[in-house]
Amino acid sequence: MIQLTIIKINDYGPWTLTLGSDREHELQMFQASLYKEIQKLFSEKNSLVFLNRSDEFFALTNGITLDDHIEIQKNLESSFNLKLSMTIGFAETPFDANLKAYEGKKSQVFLNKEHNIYGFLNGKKDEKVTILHLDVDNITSKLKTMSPYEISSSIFGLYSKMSEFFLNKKALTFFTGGDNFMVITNENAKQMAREFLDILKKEQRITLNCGIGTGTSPREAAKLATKSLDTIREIRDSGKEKPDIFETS
Ligand SMILES: Nc1nc2c(ncn2[C@@H]2O[C@H](COP(=O)(O)OP(=O)(O)OP(=O)(O)O)[C@@H](O)[C@H]2O)c(=O)[nH]1
Ligand SMILES: [Mg+2]
Repeated sequence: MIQLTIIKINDYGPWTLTLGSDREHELQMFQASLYKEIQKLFSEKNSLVFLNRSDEFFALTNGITLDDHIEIQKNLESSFNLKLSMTIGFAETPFDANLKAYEGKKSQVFLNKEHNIYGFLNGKKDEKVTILHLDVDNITSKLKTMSPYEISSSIFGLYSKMSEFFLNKKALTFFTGGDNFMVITNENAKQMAREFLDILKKEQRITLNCGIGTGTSPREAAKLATKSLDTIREIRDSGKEKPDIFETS
């Protein structure tokens, strides 16, 4: 079971207009500081937050209670002038958890009205979550023949392909910076990763490595996924034939 919380800024669009036209730098600074605070508050509770469009955030909140959400909301309300809403959903797959969260807000199902928290909360603790950490093998070598902008463009092409592939499996992909991606999933992680890496190989595009981690908290799952990825690098760098997928749980 996956629990997700979507955090959104209330009435952000109209507020941005109040800043006038010379606003882009202000918005970038505001979004970055908001993201920093949200990541800090959720990660302190062993959750992990992913950026979605810079003004909306997806927190993986397995094991995070309503009281935890209220505490985080109070904290954010005291730090920022703009109000945020949170909507929580849980389901067998990450995509369905996202749908449930979406439905909770749309149908105004309040979990806590005072602090703008909507949705449905999974009461169960210690449910497992799996994260895939995907990273391009040796992107540094590409810098010899491609300029920084061309590399970014190819990374975004890869992101688009990845997001579409995993969405068909009801798993959610997030770009985490550099040549890194994380996919939240629940089951058949290794099989999904195999299928995706094989498709990429056939198209002779970039080679990816994929670390898989399963844990009872989002941070633990991410830690183990990254550990798996680093294990692939260690095997490669020791001169042995490297696996392109490695799993730790
Ligand atoms: N989000 C995130 N970014 C990372 C991480 N590790 C590295 N990066 C970013 O990825 C970029 C590329 O680093 P690497 O992937 O280590 O470089 P590489 O040449 O592809 O080397 P290998 O991945 O070991 O084949 C770095 O400049 C960072 O921006 C990570 O764990 N998470
Ligand atoms: Mg890399």
